[in-house]
Amino acid sequence: MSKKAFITGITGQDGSWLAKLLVDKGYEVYGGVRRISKQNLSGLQFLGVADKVKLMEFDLLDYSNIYTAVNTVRPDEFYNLAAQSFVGTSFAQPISTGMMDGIAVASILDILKTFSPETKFYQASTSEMFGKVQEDIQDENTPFYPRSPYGAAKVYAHWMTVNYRESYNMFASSGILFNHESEMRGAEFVTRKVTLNVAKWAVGRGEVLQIGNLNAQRDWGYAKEYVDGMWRMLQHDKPDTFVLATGKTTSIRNFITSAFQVIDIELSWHGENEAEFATNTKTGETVVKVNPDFYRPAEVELLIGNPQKAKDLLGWEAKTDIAKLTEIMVRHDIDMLN
Ligand code: NAP
Ligand code: F7E
Repeated sequence: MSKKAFITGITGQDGSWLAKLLVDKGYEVYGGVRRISKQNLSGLQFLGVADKVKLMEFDLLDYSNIYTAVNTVRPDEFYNLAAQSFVGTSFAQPISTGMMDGIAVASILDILKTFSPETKFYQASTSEMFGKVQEDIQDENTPFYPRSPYGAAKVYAHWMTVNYRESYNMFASSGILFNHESEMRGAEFVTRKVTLNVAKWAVGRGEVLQIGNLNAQRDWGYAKEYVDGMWRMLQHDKPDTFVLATGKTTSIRNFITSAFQVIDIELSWHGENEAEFATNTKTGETVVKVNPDFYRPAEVELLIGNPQKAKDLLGWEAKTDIAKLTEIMVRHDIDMLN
């Protein structure tokens, strides 16, 4: 009999990739979808699995939805990927972010404990928990110092996952995933914002890219590979906490430079801080400009993860480097405009 998986956040970037991975592995895949004014299954459609998954009405904030999902599906594996996942928005909506990204996880864990304790649980934890980093390279033992309501809510959810694992002997694992991107990344996240803008320049519809903190550095990998890491965590012989990362970091400025190089535009950077901008070296035209509206009240300046534990215990490793990932995203976005 095939295994059953329930994915919250199945319409998101990771949810779509994970649904594809599990469908390909022969799982019966169920997904929670909340009611929004215009349903968006584009990620699942792009990967060809929209009609291969069973969608159920599901809002993280509705305890009865979690209860129904667990009791009707009785999944072997429950992946909690749903969240208010945009750090910027968490400053504007700290309470609802806390409810969705923190408290709702306690509801899921408690319902699983009571009604389906044999279900394996995956919690989507994040490198944002490290925030103002306490160690140069972050691993499973690095202390947390979240810098946003998002990071703080995720720390609570992470510790509740560990707590239910230790208190009730549940198979509850937490994946501390560093930034991972793909063709399905939301348009407001910086990588996709940049690649969508570069694509417009490629088709002759360029407009100045307005950007925030150029100095922040991120450890970026390919989402397609990270969902395989999630799955491996639930196949491991015991529940645990794992970091998934590439071990390399890149600044926003360098990411933008590389993205424009994909379409043969060389950038020259000028000025500093709020007055910084970049021109097309050949034409002198301004292509990128800092706009402080995109600064955050508190910033996570530098993230670099150490994925050694996942490599040793799960056989997981990031394969796609940032140059390749940038090219995949830019080419995809150009194809969308053609
Ligand atoms: P995403 O693309 O923003 O997807 C989030 C998903 O959650 C969407 O399907 C969204 O549904 C759903 N959702 C939001 N609020 C909900 C609610 N109240 N009830 C039910 N569903 C709700 O995020 P992602 O990049 O795939 O990330 C997946 C998970 O990993 C998130 O928990 C995120 O915080 C975490 N994470 C992401 C990264 C990363 O770099 N991508 C790194 C570490 C951790 P709608 O379509 O209705 O909005
Ligand atoms: O920002 C800077 C921004 O919004 C990255 C989520 O998946 O990864 C993601 O969170 C950096 C930050 O991602 C703009 O200030 C500059 O330093 O793409 P982002 P994030 O905040 O790292 C973690 C691991 C998650 O868990 C989250 O769910 O880029 N930045 N200029 C900008 N960021 C945005 N969005 N837009 C700008 O114009």
